[in-house]
Amino acid sequence: MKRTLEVTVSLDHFRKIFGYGPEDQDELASSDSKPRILLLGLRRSGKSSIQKVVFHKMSPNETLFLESTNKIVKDDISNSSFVQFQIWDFPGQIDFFDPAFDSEVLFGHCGALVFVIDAQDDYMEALGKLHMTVTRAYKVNPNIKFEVFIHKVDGLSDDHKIETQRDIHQRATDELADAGLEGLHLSFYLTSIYDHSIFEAFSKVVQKLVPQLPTLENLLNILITNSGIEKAFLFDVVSKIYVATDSSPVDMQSYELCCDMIDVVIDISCIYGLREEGDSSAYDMESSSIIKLNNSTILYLREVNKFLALVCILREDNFEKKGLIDYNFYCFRQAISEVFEVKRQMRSVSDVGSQATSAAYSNGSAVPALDRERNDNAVVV
Ligand SMILES: Nc1nc2c(ncn2[C@@H]2O[C@H](COP(=O)(O)OP(=O)(O)OP(=O)(O)O)[C@@H](O)[C@H]2O)c(=O)[nH]1
Ligand SMILES: [Mg+2]
Repeated sequence: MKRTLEVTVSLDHFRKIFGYGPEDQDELASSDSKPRILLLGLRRSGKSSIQKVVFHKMSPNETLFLESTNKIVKDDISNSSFVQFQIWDFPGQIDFFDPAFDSEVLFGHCGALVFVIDAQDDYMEALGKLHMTVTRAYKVNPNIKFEVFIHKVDGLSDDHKIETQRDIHQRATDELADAGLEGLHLSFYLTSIYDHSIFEAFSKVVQKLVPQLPTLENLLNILITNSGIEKAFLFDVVSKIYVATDSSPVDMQSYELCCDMIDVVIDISCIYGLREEGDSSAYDMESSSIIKLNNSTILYLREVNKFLALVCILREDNFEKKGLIDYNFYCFRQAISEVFEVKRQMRSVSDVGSQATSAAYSNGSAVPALDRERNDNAVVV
C-alpha cells in the first residue's frame, strides 16, 4: 500500500524501553513463579527462530544462521510489566519418555505449550510427536493452553495454506478423539517469521495468559465508542505483541500498520530522542505520535506506561475532536494503572503465602473504581 507519512514525534523516552529499571531486577529474581510458555516441535521446525524474531528483534534472514538447539534454553521475558513470563525453547530431539525427564516439574508450571509444525515439510512425523507431547502434558496439567503453529507458511499458496490447516486440524483432533481426550483443546495458527503472522499468533497465545483481558477489552471498547476511534490496540512496545484490543474483529492490515508505526516511532525516537544519562524524568506522560495516511486515516499512538502503548486507527474528521480523545485517553490510562495497582497488590499478597485471592482477581472483577461519575462523551473508568 502506498502511504504518505507525516510523523509528529515527541517520544524521547522510548529509548528507555530498552533499558530495565531496578524494580525489574526484582521481577527477574522471582522468575520461577512466572508462567512458562514452552516451544516444542521437531528439529528445524523454527522454534528458536520464532523466539529470536518475536522477543529479540532478530531479522528473519538472520535465523538462517541459527544453530540447532541442544539443551533447553530459558528466556525471561520481563520487558512487559503486564505480562511476565518465561519462554523455554526446547531441542527438537527431546524425548519425554526418557526416565531422566521430569514431566511433572516441566508441565506443572506451564501456562501455554506452543507446538511448531513445519508446513513446508512432510508433517506426519510432527503430528505423531504433537499427539504424544500434548497427551503427556495434559495428564500432568490439564490447564495448559495448547497452541499449534503451522509454521513457515510463507512458502505456501493461499489455497495450500487453508488445505494444510484443515488437514492438520482434522488429523490432530481425530487422534485425540480416538484417545478419548475430547477435553483437550488445540488452537491452530498459520505463521511465518517473514510477516506479521507470528506476532499476531503470539499475541493471542499471550492474551490467554493475561487474567485481566476482559477488563482491558472492556476499557478499550469504552474508549473507542466514546472517541470515534475505529480500532485500538494495547501494545507491548518491545515485542509488538498486542496485549489486548477492542472486541471488533482484527484485520491483519490494521495490525500491520500499527506494528509499523511502533517501528517508525522507535526508530525516529532513537535518532532524535533526548539522551541524558540517568535522567529518569525522560519518562514523558505527554508523549505521542501521529501518522496521517493518504486515505484520510490517522494512526495515533500514546504511551500508557513504560511498557505499553495504545495505538489507534481513526478517520481524519473524527480526529478534529482531539481534545476529547485525549481526555478519554487520560481516563483510560488511569484505569490501566489501577489494573496494575491491583496486580501489584495481588503479587505482594501472594508473596506472603496467600493463594486465596487469585480467583477473585482472575476474572478481572477486582479492578477498583470502574464506576465513577459519567460524562456523556468521556470514558467512564
Ligand atoms: N521459510 C521460513 N523459514 C523459517 C521460518 N522460521 C524458521 N525458518 C528457518 O528454519 C530453520 C530452522 O530454524 P530453527 O529456529 O533453528 O529451528 P528449531 O526448531 O529451533 O530447530 P532445533 O533447535 O534443531 O530443534 C532456519 O533456517 C530458519 O531460517 C519461517 O517462518 N519461514
Ligand atoms: Mg532451536
